[in-house]
Amino acid sequence: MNKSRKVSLSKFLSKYLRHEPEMLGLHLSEGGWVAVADLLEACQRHGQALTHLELSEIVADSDKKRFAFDATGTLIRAQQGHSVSVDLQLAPATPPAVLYHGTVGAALAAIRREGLQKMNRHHVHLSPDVETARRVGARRGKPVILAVDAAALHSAGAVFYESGNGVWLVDQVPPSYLRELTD
Ligand code: HQG
Repeated sequence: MNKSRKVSLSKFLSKYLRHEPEMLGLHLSEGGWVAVADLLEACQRHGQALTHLELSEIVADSDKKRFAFDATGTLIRAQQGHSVSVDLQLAPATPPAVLYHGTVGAALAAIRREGLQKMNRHHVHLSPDVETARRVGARRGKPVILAVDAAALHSAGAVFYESGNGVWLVDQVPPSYLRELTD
C-alpha cells in the first residue's frame, strides 16, 4: 500500500473509530472495540473498501500505532483520542519524571491560566520526549514545548495512564506543573 493511501485510510478509520462510529452504522463496545468483519463491511458500504491485509498493515504501522486488534484478532479499536464515550480500561501507571506537551503560542495564555485541559478528548495527551511533542504541536503551527513535572503531579495524586502507543494520558495539568522550554 502506498503512503498516501495509508494516510487517507488511517484518517478515515480515526474518524469513525474515535468520533462518529454511528455514521458508519457501527456501535463501539464499552472498551471502544468493534468487530473487524463489521468494520470492513461498513467501510465497503461507505465507499472506502479496504482489505483485511491493508487493515493489518495500518494496525502494524510502527509510526503511531493508532489502532490495535484484541488478542483474538477479531476486534479492533483506536488506542486513544476518542471523543465518543469509551472506557479503554487502561491500568494506572507511574509516569516518567518529566513528560512533554506540544502546543502553539495562541494557546499559551489560556494554558498559563487554566493549565492543560483535555478540550474535546478524554484526557490531556503527553509525550515521552521533546521530539514527539514538537511534532504534535507542529500540527497547529509553530510548536511551543511545555515540560510537565509528571513526578510531582503523580505524587500529588493525579492518575496517569499509558496508552498502548506510548502516549501518556492524564485528566489535567495545573499551571504550577508546567514549564515552557525555550529553544
Ligand atoms: C490545547 C494526535 C487552550 C492543546 C497527536 C492542544 C497527539 C489548550 C489543543 C494527540 C488548553 C487540543 C493529541 C487550555 C490544552 N486552553 N488550549 N487550557 N489546554 N490546550 O488535538 O495534545 O493524530 O485535542 O495544547 O499526536 O494536540 O490523533 O490535543 O493544542 O497524540 O493520533 O488544545 O493527537 O494524535 O488539541 O494532540 P488535541 P493534542 P492523532
